[in-house]
Amino acid sequence: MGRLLNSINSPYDIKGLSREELCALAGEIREEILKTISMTGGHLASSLGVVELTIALHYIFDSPRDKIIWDVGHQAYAHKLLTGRRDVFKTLRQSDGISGFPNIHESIYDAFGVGHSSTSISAGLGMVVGRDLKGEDYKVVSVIGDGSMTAGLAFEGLNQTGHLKKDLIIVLNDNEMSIAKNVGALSSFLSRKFTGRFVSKVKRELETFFHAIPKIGDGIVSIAKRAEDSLITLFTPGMMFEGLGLNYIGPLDGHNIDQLINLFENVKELNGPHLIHVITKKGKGYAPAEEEPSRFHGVGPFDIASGKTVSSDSKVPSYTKVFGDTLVELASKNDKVLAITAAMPEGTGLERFSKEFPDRFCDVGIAEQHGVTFAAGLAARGFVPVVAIYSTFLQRAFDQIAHDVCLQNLHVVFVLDRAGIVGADGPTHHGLFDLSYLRPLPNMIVMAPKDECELRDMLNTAIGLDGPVAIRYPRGKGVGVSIEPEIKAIPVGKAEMLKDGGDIAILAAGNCVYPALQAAQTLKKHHIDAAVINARFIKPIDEELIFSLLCKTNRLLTVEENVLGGGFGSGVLELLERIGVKGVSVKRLGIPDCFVRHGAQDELRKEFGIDASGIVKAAQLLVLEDEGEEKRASR
Ligand SMILES: Cc1ncc(C[n+]2csc(CCOP(=O)(O)OP(=O)(O)O)c2C)c(N)n1
Repeated sequence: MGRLLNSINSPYDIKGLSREELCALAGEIREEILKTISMTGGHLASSLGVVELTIALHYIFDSPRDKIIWDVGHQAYAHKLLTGRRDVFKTLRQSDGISGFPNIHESIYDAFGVGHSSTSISAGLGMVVGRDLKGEDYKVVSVIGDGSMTAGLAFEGLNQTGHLKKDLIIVLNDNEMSIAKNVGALSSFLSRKFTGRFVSKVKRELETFFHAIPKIGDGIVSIAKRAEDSLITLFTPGMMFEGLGLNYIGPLDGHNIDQLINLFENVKELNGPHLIHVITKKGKGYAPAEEEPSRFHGVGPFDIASGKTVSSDSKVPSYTKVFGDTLVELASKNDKVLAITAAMPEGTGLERFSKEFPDRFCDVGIAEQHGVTFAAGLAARGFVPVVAIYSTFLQRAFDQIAHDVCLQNLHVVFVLDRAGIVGADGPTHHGLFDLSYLRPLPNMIVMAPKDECELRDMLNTAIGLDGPVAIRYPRGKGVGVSIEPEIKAIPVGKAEMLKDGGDIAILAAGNCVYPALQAAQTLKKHHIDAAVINARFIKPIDEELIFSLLCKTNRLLTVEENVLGGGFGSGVLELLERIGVKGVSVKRLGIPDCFVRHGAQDELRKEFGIDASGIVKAAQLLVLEDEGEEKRASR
């Protein structure tokens, strides 16, 4: 670790450094981030891009008294290093280590917890209003990226900020990138080409125009020249922000510590809402990340010298890849199929689709709510939109799914990647609620494949149906089954009996099916004959099959990688209640009423008892308890 960084125990320690030392500190921080992320994996490029900005903010503002709020929080590694977490930085994203995102439970310097995008302006404004109501005196700074600025939530925050006119400092960190290249009209509006060449041209034309006005024209030009900033503001992104009632300052070089410090020093003394537009380079200082910022946005362990990621030798494709390839296959036979992503073409596996069917591919930006209603509009005109959004981010669009899609029974296919435990990204990113938020919605059909081959059949089924359909699958590699070339359709609401057995029936959803099969083998050794059912449909649940199971056993064990509240097991309980069956012992395995920490997927599955050994234990207990009951009853 560098000499300067080694002496920083809190942001207070950087305040005595000279400007040269601050620049040297930036280099040391970059080195430390690079070294650590090359081993742990993480959000490298975004964090490298804001090192100078972070130093300047902590140099001028007095955190934790002043509140610095990061948006998404994936860029906060330099912030972590400067705020007392230098020595534990190597534990980033590891079990029992520090979180990859700001977390109010982790540090007093993390003013607001985050992981999903576009929250910083609203949260910052809430703090500002709270501060003023309590008569307190501190500054609030919300840092937001140009990608995150594309979400409706950010604009809702801006709208109220401009209206209230309170002291909030918003720093717009513009690197022209979301995870992929930023998209949309806002992004072009912010672009440097526009602010540079375009502004000069407009200025020249205006000057000529004003000079041509007899008597007053020259005067206007000289006033305008004196107010050069205002004139620039009129034709730069400032135009939009000023129109919303914020004072716009920028664009500024976000890697020039001197410039940033001087500006923050001044703005700190000003009242009212300010938006400071800084231009940064994603991946700054590490050539491979500067060249491929998308690949280094979120990256696994890699070799620093070559930039090559350390990959496993496994040839098993990820669910994401199987989805992407299958969608291309199905879309080539059905020209009504469109694909929609909310700023994650690579993460959702839609890159190939975007190249093969550019006219039928839509990246809506970080705008999950808009994406869903946009899909509803397409469906209303006879298209089959496939909306691919991670389980956790689709939470944003609950009302759009309910009100715009389900209520009108429109044929929108939702594809939820990263459903279940995702691992190192932790509680903000685990997709543990989707079964519960989708299942109660009338008209919605919900499926979960047991493996990558079944995912293909489910996608085919979903595209061939009518009305809203959702498919959810986990993060990572498939099970490794061979992929059948023929894609089948699955009858709606039909589960799959994989193993018969009379002592207990294990009803498993999605990726819990193979662990359930494994558990059944172990249970056999313990003389427990378990039936294993691949639920396939979380909704509608296969009533017929459950009836037939209840003729053989009165013990049901449900397993799902979702919270227990409102999930698949709840659906089974509701079914039993509805049909009035009594005397059935049901045990549900899943995630209890808690947020799950970050850690390795398998480790967390074990912790929550939803792996094979957890299923064995639960099945044994259910059988034992039940036999005990029977004995007690016969006494
Ligand atoms: C609601 C939501 N949707 C999607 C994501 C996934 N995501 C994480 S960072 C990111 C891009 C953010 O771009 P920007 O704000 O410009 O930050 P940069 O990484 O470029 O610094 C996206 C899409 C998210 N975190 N939250």
